[in-house]
Amino acid sequence: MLIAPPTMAIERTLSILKPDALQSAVAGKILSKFEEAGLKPVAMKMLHLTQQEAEGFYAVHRERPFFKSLCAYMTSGPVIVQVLEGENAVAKNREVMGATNPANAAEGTIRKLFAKSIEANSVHGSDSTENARMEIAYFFAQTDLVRYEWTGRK
Ligand code: IDP
Ligand code: MG
Repeated sequence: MLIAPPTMAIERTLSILKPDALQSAVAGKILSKFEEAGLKPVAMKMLHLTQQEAEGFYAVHRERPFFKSLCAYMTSGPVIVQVLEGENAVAKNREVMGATNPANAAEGTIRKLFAKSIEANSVHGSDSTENARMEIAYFFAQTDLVRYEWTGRK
């Protein structure tokens, strides 16, 4: 009897191109990295976060010593927030992003290529499907998510 292979989970994750990425004009290169990884964009917009929006988004980090500085940085210029969809999108996005500290990020990852520092590290990506759901809902309504067929780079 043939046993079907486990079906890979189609997930959605929240991605943010942080102010340093837009400031240094590498947004296009970063978006290419997601496309090359097979992560399909299903919602995207540019925002300039308010202090309240940044603090709310990073509420889990409010007790961390870098919280104030992180929120100041995240409101220092525009960002692009997007929803990426694909097989194991949460983990795949984290892999393409690289380690939080660019000094520890693997070759070829977004943070290795473009990040300025552990704080100005070019991208955000949800760290679990549960947080992805909450983070997507923080920025997008269900009706903002676009359904379409996507060939990708096949
Ligand atoms: P992640 O973005 O890789 O998930 P987190 O630990 O969730 O990393 O931290 C959220 C963000 O806070 C990081 O992406 C970075 O911008 C900032 N951050 C994390 N650790 C430090 C630090 O030690 N100093 C300054 N900023 C930090
Ligand atoms: Mg995180």
